[in-house]
Amino acid sequence: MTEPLNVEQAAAMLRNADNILILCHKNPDGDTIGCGSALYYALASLGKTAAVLCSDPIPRRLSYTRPRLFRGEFEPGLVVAVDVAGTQLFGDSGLMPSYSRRVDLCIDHHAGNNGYAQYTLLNPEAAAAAELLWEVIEAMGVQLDSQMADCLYTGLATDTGCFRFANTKAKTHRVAARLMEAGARVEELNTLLFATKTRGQMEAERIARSHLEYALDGRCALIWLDRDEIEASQADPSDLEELAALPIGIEGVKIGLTFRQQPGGSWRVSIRTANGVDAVAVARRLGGGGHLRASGCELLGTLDNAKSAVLAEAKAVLDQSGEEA
Ligand SMILES: [Mn+2]
Repeated sequence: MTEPLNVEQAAAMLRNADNILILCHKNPDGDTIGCGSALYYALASLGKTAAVLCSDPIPRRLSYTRPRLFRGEFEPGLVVAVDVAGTQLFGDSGLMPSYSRRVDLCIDHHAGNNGYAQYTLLNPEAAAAAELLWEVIEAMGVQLDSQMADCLYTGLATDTGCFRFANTKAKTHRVAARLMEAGARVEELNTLLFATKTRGQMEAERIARSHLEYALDGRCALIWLDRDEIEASQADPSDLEELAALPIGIEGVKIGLTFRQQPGGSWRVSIRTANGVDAVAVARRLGGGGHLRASGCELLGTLDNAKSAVLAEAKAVLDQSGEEA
């Protein structure tokens, strides 16, 4: 059982620690990397030794975050996880397994966080872990600089789809305003994160669009990419995350599904839903989870089997919520 902490308690725990190891989730996104980096800079500004560990490389697009990466050079006095809802999300490459089983403090915003850490600061109302971490960094008495502001803004902007998703609250904008005041390069980051595609990403999108199918009387749209196609596209794994926005962006579609074959052959499914349709309910019985309008799961077997399993859950959820075609 984890012990819940409030913002001040989490800030005190960080202030009292040194040699702090910060863990991010595998397949890292802007929130986990933005938080890991911002926390690294905040701790460094207090004269502490800290470093970030992720079982996957930092995506090229997020390379400007430039945190110090952990290479085993110190014995951690405190292990902190940011934006990681469960131990299975740490991944198991490199040094990760030596530390992911003994997490002292978890700072997260996933309602489904399973309480794996000794202490947890959890706020499911926060649009991004970065929104919550901003409060912690303030409570630590750290003076935000432009690099920390860039990193926190990255988490805030990416988890809200550039402040478009339903998780965006007035508070999210207030925190963003504070980050702007601290020097976040908002226009530059928005262009980089939301209006620029790599050629690999464009190629993956072209192939995925060619596989577009409708199901459940048009209430559901799906796209997919198999392993050969992903390799042919030369897209980075992180480039593929945004594919999930395509099927749900079609008029009349209530559930958008994106199937991506993983190196081991399994199918990773991204589930996006329209307002009023619960994405977690689609993923839950398939062993997945996530947020109200964005969830995911991973399925073994053929594409056809994976599709029918997800469509059966999608149909049950749509029929229950009374969504007509
Ligand atoms: Mn997040």
